[in-house]
Amino acid sequence: MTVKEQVLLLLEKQRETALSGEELAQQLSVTRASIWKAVKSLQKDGYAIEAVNNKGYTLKKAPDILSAAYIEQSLKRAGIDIKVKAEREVSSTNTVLKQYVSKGQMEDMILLAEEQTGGRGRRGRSFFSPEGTGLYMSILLHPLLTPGEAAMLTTMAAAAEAAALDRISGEDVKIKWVNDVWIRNKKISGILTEGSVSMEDGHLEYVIVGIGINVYEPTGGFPEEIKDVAGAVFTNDICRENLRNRIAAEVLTQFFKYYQKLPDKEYLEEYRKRSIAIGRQVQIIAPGKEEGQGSEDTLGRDHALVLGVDDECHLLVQYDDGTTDSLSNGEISIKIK
Ligand code: BT5
Repeated sequence: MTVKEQVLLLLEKQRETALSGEELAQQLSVTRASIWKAVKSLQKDGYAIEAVNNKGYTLKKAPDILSAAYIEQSLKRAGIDIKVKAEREVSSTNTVLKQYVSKGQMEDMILLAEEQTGGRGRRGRSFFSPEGTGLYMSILLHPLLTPGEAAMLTTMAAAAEAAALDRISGEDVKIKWVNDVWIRNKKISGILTEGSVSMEDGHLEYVIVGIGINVYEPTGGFPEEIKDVAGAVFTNDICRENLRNRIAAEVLTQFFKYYQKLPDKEYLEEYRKRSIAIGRQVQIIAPGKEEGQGSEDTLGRDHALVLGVDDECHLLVQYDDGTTDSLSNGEISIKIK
C-alpha cells in the first residue's frame, strides 16, 4: 500500500478527531514531509482534508472515486484476505485479468476500473461502461471445481450482488435468470464468468467473475440501443460520498461469504427468492435467435411456465402440452412475458 493510501485509511478510520502530521508519520514510519505530500495529493484528487494549526488533519468529505485500499481493508475486516487493484481506465477488467494470468499472476485478486472502453457481455455482446457512474470489477479465482461446477459462480455472484444492493439501496432487487440483476423493471447489472480449462487433463485453471453495475444514471443518459432496458441502482440525487467503494465492498464481502461455503449452496435460497422468472410465462430464445426471429416450433415449445430453479440453476419449465423440461443457460435465454 502506498503512503497516500495508508494516510487515507487512517483519516477514514478517525474522522472526528484530528490526526497530526507527526502522529501519522510515526504510525506509518515515514517522514512528516511524505505525509504532507500524501495529504496534498489526496486534496488534489478531491478529498476535503482540513488542516488545523497545531491539531492536524481531518477528513471532511471523501469523493466518490474508487479506492483499492478502502475495499481491501473492508474485506480484511470481514476476514477476507485478497489483493485489490483499481485502475482509471481499462479495455475490460476481465480481459486485463486474463493478461495478468498470462504474465504469471498466480494468486486470487480483484481488479476494478472507473471506466471500461471495451466492456464485454456474453456471446460477444458489449457492456456499456462509462466513467464515474458504474462499478466494473472482476474477481480472479483458482477454485478446485470442475468447469461445470464453476458455472454456478455466476448464480452465486448474482445472489450476492442482489442481497448486497438491497441492503445498501433498500430497493427490491430481482434476478433474471441467469445473470442479470434488475431494479424497477430495468437491468442494472450483468455478470460475465469466464475461465480456462487445461487441454491436457481438463482441470479448471482459473475463473474470472466479472460484475458490472450501473450505480447512477450515466451523464447524458444510456445510449439509444439500451435506454429501454438499462437502469441504475440510484436514480435520485443521493449523497455519493464514498458510495461506489461501499457498494463494491458490500458486494464482494457477500460474494466471498458464499464462496467460502460454496458446497452448501446457501446462495440458492437468495437466488430463488429474487427470481423474476419463477411462476411466470416466458419466451424461450435459442442461441443466435433474437426476439421476434424465432418461429414457434412445431411442438409449440418456444414458451413455457417457469416452475422453479433447480440446484444446478437449471430452469424447470412446463410447456403447454403439460410436459416438463430442465433448461440450461448455455443453451437458451428467456424473455419474461
Ligand atoms: C452481461 O452480458 O450483462 C454481462 C456484463 C458483464 C459486465 C462486467 S463489467 C466487469 C467485467 N468486465 C467486462 O468486460 N465484463 C464484465 P449479457 O447478458 O450478454 O448482456 C449484454 C446486453 O446487455 C447488451 O447486449 C445490452 O443489450 C445490455 N447492456 C449493455 N450495457 C448495459 C448496461 N450498462 N446496463 C444494462 N444493460 C446493458
